[in-house]
Amino acid sequence: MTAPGTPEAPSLRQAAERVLLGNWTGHSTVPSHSLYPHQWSWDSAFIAIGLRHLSPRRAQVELESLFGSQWPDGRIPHISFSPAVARDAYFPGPDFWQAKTHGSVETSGIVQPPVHALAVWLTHQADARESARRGFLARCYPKLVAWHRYLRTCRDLGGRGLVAIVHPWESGMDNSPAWDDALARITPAPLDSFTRRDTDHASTDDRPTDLDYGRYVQLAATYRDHGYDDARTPFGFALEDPCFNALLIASEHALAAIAQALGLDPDRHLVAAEQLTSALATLFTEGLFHARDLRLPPPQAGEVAATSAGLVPAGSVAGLVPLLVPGLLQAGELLETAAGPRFRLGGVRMVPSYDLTGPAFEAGRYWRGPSWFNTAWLIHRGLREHGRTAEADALRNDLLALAAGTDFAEYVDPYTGEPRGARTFSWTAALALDLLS
Ligand code: 2M8
Repeated sequence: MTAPGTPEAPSLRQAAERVLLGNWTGHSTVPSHSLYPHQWSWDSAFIAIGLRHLSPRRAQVELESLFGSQWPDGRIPHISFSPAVARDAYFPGPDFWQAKTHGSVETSGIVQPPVHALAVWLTHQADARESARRGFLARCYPKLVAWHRYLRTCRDLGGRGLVAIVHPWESGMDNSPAWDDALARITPAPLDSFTRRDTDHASTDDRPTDLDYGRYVQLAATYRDHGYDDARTPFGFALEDPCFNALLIASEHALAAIAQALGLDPDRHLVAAEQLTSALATLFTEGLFHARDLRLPPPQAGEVAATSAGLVPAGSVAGLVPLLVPGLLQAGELLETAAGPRFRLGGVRMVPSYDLTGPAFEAGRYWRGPSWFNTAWLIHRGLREHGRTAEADALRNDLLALAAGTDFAEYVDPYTGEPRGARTFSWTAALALDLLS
């Protein structure tokens, strides 16, 4: 169902700008002052993509302040902690992660999907002359190269040329049903060994369960206790996620454009994009990309194809995100799946985070069904990439109507559009602003 009309653009634009101004902290933007009071990695990339329309300069500062937390090994941590916020305002906070960049910025030790090169390129394009004068691309390029190198070397845990995530938080889709089987093998940390802070601000029904949190804590503590060393850590959880890898491909294409703008040879990035794209094809089965579980016990005789290839049967929106890969061979089949009963693109309020027909579907619980604005924006971009203008326009209108009608909710019920999680959520405002511009 397409929303009956696009909300009046000028007032929605102003409302989105107000959210971004309100969540700005002086050098970066918090996703939400209450629920997420620090700087998050992929949030900042999405935020910059919207912020560039309000202030290209501020969008550059947003990204460069995130890159200020980059580790010597090239990783961009998923959280950069603000010293101005109480140490226990968010769990797990800096005292849990015990990680510092260059001895000053406190960070987490895991990563999030690599949208950054794409964000840098789009931010540059918002005001290319001024960006060039400020040397924005020249400063960002080596950092992005180091970031991608980290992912493609230290995180190629399966040896197939794909990046593996080692924690559900690294996917950005924390409690997706795609992680359920892999997580079930992890012994959770005792519930009395930590105190959640998220449920102080959001309904427990909309958030991951305590059991999920026990496992998240256990996995993060193991990595921390091995010095965040990818060669030494005995990862109990390691999966090749299609969303994460598709975003890396899109970002390699962006890096090629950045290299070209800097007068450098773009070829190495185009080759990387090509290699990743053919490796990504190994995650495609039955009309959708699926995560590969690298810790799956060897298959038993007679198991279904998806399982025997190590692919997780659960279908999530992560499997649709590869649509934004230029020239994707599987685009036609993927578009059919998107429009079919499992995701009902154009038939529900906005594309859901998990298969509507799947056994684990929950309309209100975080990444187990609700519709999210960042994934809708990515799929919108994919639809445009593959010339599906009518569907792209409809999704754009749905996104704008929902952002306007929910005070920029973090996520919504895919059937009713009812808002869930935080309100005045930054990437919702930023991506609405982008689609209005
Ligand atoms: C959510 O994840 C954090 C942990 O990183 C949390 O639940 O506390 C996810 O939705 C993630 O994608 C997002 O980046 C983060 C901040 O908005 O919140």
